[in-house]
Amino acid sequence: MTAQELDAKSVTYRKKILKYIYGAKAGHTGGSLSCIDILNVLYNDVLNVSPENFNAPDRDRYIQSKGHCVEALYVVLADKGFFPEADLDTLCQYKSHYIGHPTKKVKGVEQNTGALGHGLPLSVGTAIAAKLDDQDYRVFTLLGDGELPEGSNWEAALTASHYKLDNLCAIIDNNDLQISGRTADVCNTAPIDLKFESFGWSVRHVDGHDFQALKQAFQDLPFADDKPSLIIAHTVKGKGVSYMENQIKWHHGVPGEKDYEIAQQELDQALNILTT
Ligand SMILES: Cc1ncc(C[n+]2csc(CCOP(=O)(O)OP(=O)(O)O)c2C)c(N)n1
Repeated sequence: MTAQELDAKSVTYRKKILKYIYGAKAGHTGGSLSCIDILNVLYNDVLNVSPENFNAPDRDRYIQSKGHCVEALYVVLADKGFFPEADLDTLCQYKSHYIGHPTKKVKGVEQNTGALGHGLPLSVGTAIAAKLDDQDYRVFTLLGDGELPEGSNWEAALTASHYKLDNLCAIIDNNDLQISGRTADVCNTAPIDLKFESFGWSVRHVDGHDFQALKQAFQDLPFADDKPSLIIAHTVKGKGVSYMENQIKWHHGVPGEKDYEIAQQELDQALNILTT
């Protein structure tokens, strides 16, 4: 897909994220909007995964470590045909499988996540399994910058370089905010690049809303022989809706009727510009 096609698709994804969060009256709005461009490029340009090959041993794996932003994953999986989009009308309802964090009960979801700090360890294990099984699939995992204080990430980072996991790519959705404030104020993890490099990773920075730059970064994997790769994607929490951008209250804020209308209008205007 071209960068321009991806751009338009992301606006549609953003509209759907808001639609289902608004309908459910629950969800992680800001972080879903910050990471959706990354998921868009992964699923539409990078990953060898589809409903047809989802049980094939050689499919690529995507594990969403920042599981609270499952709404972004749901709209992409629905778009790729893993399940009917109408299923998302049940988001967060009693007995629905479409709950507020990823679960393997939903087709297309690789791992149960949501307790932060699990996606990278799971991905390391999966990447080791690929090597042991002589498979050439790749493993991608998405973390939040506010997730990095979980100690399990650093054990996993160490293990990944020890086993020379050049089939592993971690992406950090670096929106600088977490649940209760700025990441730098809650628990400062900077400088992320130097820390991962010192753990034996090869690191690249990218604008997480620049489709061409994201495409290029994924094309360039692995960034170094025999090393796991880290993409630090610089993003904006709440991206695409003016009043949500960079505002901590939209971490899991749900728009009311008026705000919802404004958000959809803004996104419609953006889509109009991109498609005419
Ligand atoms: C182990 C664990 N501790 C705490 C939480 C509660 N929690 C949910 S989201 C979040 C902040 C995560 O920040 P970040 O990963 O930067 O998320 P983003 O800003 O990308 O949405 C926290 C602490 C959790 N889900 N898991």
